[in-house]
Parts: sequence; structure tokens; C-alpha cells
Amino acid sequence: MAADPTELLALAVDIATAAGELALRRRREGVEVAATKSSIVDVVTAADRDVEAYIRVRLAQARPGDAFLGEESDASAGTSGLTWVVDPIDGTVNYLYDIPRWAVSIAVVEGDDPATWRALAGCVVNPSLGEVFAASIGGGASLGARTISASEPATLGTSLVATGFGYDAAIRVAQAEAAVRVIGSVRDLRRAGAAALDLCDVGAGRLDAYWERGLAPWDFAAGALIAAEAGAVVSADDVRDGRRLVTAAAPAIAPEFAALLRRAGV
Ligand code: LIP
Repeated sequence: MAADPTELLALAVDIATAAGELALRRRREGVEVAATKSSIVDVVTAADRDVEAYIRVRLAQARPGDAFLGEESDASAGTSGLTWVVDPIDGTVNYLYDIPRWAVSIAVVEGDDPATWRALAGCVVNPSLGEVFAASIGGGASLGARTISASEPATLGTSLVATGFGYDAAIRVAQAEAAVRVIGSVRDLRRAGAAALDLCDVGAGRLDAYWERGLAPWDFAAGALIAAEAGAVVSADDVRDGRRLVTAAAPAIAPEFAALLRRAGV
């Protein structure tokens, strides 16, 4: 089945928008923890699972030959060479606490390795705000009908930077210690709880830069494409102890930001 990035993007936007409405309806009906995963604070709700199941069925109907990689269910292989990478609710803790900053994230990629795969299309929907971020390879990035582009901060010292913390307490402490070594060299830090939206916000110029180590492919697959197509400098090839560092920064500060993160031992 031919893979036209703009057609793949239209499919991703259609499915992510419907999945977002389902997740929002479930949120309004009340949400409980269904289980915990890597730690007591790494929670999954029934809505995470049901929204992923919905997305999976829609994708299998539209593109039966494609592979699937999702946060909440077993991966499946395909014959087309394309893989759909899905986070049904990115920012699950925000979703649990009814903080309106969680998103449905859908990307389609060629290749298996997150450091080198070629993302063809990606969509991140924040249903609480009715915001749809989207990008196709070489096609630029948008927020709704608006084309978005990364910011042009004057200096790193006046840049607004976001980051995130993992579900393991000892790792969180080490991440916080690294953040202490960053915060004095930037305008301020933000920790908003959803990597996919943090990456999109760099693409939209709402943030000047973002970093997080320990992300899973579904947390960043779509957001990384959206940030890159909006002109941000994005990287996801640094893996240490099995934990991947994902960064996105406005071009004007990208080299300095990367150097700061190295000095901080991120
Ligand atoms: C979350 C990320 C967030 C990170 C959390 C978690 P989830 O994804 O969006 O940036 O700090 O540790 O990985 O678990 O809500 O899909």
C-alpha cells in the first residue's frame, strides 16, 4: 500500500481526534488507576488501554499491512515496512489528576530504531484545549490551521526550557540534581508532565528548548517530527544505561543548550 505522508497524516489526525474525544468522555465520567507498571507511581488507567485498543482497530482497518508499537499493548509486525507508534494518553498522571495537559500521540515511521527511523507523519492532539499539532516529513508543522515555527531566543540565558522526570525515585533524584545544574543558566524551567506536548510547544515557540532522558519511543515519535518540521533542532540518539535522551531546541541556542546538558551530566 503506497505511503503518501500527507495521506498518512490525514489518517493519523482523524483517528487521534476521535480517540481524544473518547479519552475526554472517559475523563468526565471519572478515572481510576487500573494497574501500576514500572513503579508504584507509573500508573495505567482503563482509559489508556481502551483508547489504544480503539486506535489499533482503526489503524488495522485502514492499513492492515502496517506494524504497530503502542505503550499499552503488545507490538505486532507488518509487511509494509511502516510502523504506527502510539501513545494513547501521554501525560497519564495529568489525566488521572484531571490536569488538562495530556495528549493522544500517533506517528508512522519507516525503520525500527528510534534513533534512526524516518518518521513520515505525526499528530499530537490535546483534547482538553481542542489543539491538534500535526506534521508530515518535508511538509512543515501546524497547530490547527496555523503553520508553526520554533522560537528565536536571543540567548540561552533568556530561554524558557522544559524537562521531565521518570517513574523511578532514584532516577528522579538524579534528574533533579542535573536540573539544578541547568536552571541557573536559563530563564526558567517548566515541568508540565507530557513529553509529546513539550516537544510540540518547542515547535510552536511556546518553549525555547526541552530535554528528557528515559523516554519511550511512543512518548516522542510524533512530537519529535512536529518540532523538527517546525525548524527546531531535535535529537534522540544518545542512549545511556538503556535510557534515551530526547532534546529539542530553537536553532539559535541549540549548540549552547547541548553543551549545557553535557556539563550538567544529563
Ligand atoms: C510521561 C511523559 C513525561 C515523563 C513521564 C512519562 P506517560 O509519559 O510524557 O514527559 O516525564 O515520566 O514518561 O507515562 O504519561 O505516557
